Amino acid sequence: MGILTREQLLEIYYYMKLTRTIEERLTHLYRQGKIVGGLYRSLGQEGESVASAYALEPGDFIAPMIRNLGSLLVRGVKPWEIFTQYMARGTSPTRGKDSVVHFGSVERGIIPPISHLGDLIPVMAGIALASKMKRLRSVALTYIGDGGTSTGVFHEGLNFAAVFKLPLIVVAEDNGYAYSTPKHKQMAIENIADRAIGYGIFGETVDGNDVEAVYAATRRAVERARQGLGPTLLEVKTFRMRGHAEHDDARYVPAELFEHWRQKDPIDRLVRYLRENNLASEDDLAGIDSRIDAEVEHDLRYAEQSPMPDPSIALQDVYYEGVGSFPPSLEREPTYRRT
Ligand SMILES: Cc1ncc(C[n+]2csc(CCOP(=O)(O)OP(=O)(O)O)c2C)c(N)n1
Repeated sequence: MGILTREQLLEIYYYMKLTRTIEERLTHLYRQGKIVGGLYRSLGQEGESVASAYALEPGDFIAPMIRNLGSLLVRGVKPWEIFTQYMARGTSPTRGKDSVVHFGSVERGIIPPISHLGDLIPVMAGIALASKMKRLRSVALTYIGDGGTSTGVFHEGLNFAAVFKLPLIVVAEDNGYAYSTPKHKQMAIENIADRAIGYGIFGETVDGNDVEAVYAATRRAVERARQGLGPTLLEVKTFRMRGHAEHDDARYVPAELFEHWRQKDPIDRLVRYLRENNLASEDDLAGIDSRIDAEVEHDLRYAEQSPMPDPSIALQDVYYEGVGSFPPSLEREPTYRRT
């Protein structure tokens, strides 16, 4: 440790703790039946998500996956956007048309994900290609789970980015399981980053629960990307401390494994580091925690009071033709018309 300033470390602590607090509230809402669809937590993985996003700059692009709430928050997404999105309210970023973190924000450089594992890699390679062709400095960063790295589209996207030396960073999250499939049944290698050599790109494996290690490795990847040295496959070793989603009780994970990783919790670890090096007093940490609690409670109240979407907007924002217009096939069908 030592590369980040005290202020940066405290900011990273804020984002990690905010991620965990929002997800805890979401779990309560899920149990109350107020979440529309599934709930995918990033418990235990908040460090890698926050620290990697924190290493980017404003003109860069990021495409988070379901376990990257922390990256979205670093990018400026507010708790109310997350609550309304999970509760499918009319005020949500997708106005109730999609759930989880499936939304984007071009102004904030956030590309919306879809469920198909691996598909974001070529999409982000395309963004990186555009950045290179326009001679911009923008870097494109996205995430993939250990399971997702087995898809064909992952290989195609990374190979394309390698050949054209595109400014792409792929953070591969080795969190032990792809749903219930342990990593050793998913691939015959120990480190996902070893695959980088097959593409002729830079690969690195870091401890995903060590925020400074993740930040430093992402910075190195960003520098290489900006210098025109091409993509990086950055593997972060971490662990998913819940099931795949809240409907999955993860009984396939041995209890000792959870215990082992609980000792390595990224938030506890950062707090220990801050205390041991006199970088934060108890008051500093308590101050951040109460700021988070107030922010989350305020935004949760807003979301709960927000209306469900008006059915009349169901076909808006769906087709390229623009908000409020209909594709020709539907124009011929009077029953679809709004009055
Ligand atoms: C191409 C594709 N195949 C299968 C699925 C179904 N699926 C959704 S999540 C998941 C497991 C993902 O595991 P991993 O990539 O390791 O990420 P993690 O959930 O562990 O973060 C699967 C198989 C999918 N969404 N897309």
